[in-house]
Amino acid sequence: MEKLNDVAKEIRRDIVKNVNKASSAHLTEDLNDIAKEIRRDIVKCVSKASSGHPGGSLSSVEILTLLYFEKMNIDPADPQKADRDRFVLSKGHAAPVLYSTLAERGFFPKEELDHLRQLGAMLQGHPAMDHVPGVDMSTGSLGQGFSTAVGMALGAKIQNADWKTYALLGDGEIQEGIIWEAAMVAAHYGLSNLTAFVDNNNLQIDGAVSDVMSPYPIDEKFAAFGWHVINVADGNNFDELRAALTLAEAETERPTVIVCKTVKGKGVSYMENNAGWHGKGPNAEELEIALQDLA
Ligand SMILES: Cc1ncc(C[n+]2csc(CCOP(=O)(O)OP(=O)(O)O)c2C)c(N)n1
Ligand SMILES: [Mg+2]
Repeated sequence: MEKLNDVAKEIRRDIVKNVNKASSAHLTEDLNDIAKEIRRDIVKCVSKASSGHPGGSLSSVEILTLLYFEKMNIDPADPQKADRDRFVLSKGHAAPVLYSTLAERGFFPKEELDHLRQLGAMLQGHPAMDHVPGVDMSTGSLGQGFSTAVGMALGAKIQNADWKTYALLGDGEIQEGIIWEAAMVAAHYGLSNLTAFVDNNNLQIDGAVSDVMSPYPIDEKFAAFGWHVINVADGNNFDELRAALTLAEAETERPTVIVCKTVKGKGVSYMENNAGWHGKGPNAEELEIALQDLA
């Protein structure tokens, strides 16, 4: 009997070892491969839905991939765990990148992506925290998500909690006045547990941000509001993003903003730097080209 117990213990140890090995292998898998898979899922699901926002989803793939596959303390098996790091997709129209990343990370089955934007489906056009495992805040009304991220970080600070809050903002989105109220609050309370990314793809719904309502210079504006500012010359490059996050982690007094130069529609030839692909799904023919580009 004792021998059987020993054997059982050894088997249990092997199971745990193998599970750990499998998950760490998954996490160290080349992030570029994961990003490519996420891009493929984005174009597939917006094509199937015949609507949605591919441009600003594709520009921010590396930011979400790095956060969800390397940086954030999260557990897909326990999406609500109290000490998890939070992520707020303030530019909520880029829901396809969040959904594809969460699915790839194991928060829900990838098949859900096939029902994007369908009546009654889990994945609606903008993220809903009550319906989608892994979504920390419902967003879509530009500007509001950021203010909730500031509130989360303030709450963590008041509770002396270790978890961090990340937010992703669009460069068109920061034309909203509420952004700057929230930025002022975050600096006032010294929220060094908050890191915001600005997806500076230079385009918004109907053209270049500089033509519609210039937010430039983005870095100097945040600096004037009391933020620690880091400029990333290529926000679609993991090494540059990782280096920026390391600097953000070392900051102990101020909130950090990482202003990332990105390419709207990144990875799909005909979508790159094209405002026309802000908010529409590719047809079957266009999808085929997109998937060839992302092969
Ligand atoms: C308050 C508000 N006004 C208007 C919209 C419609 N809208 C959705 S996306 C968008 C453009 C956003 O541009 P940007 O932040 O640059 O997004 P990205 O380029 O990253 O897709 C607009 C005006 C909205 N969602 N919320
Ligand atoms: Mg933009």
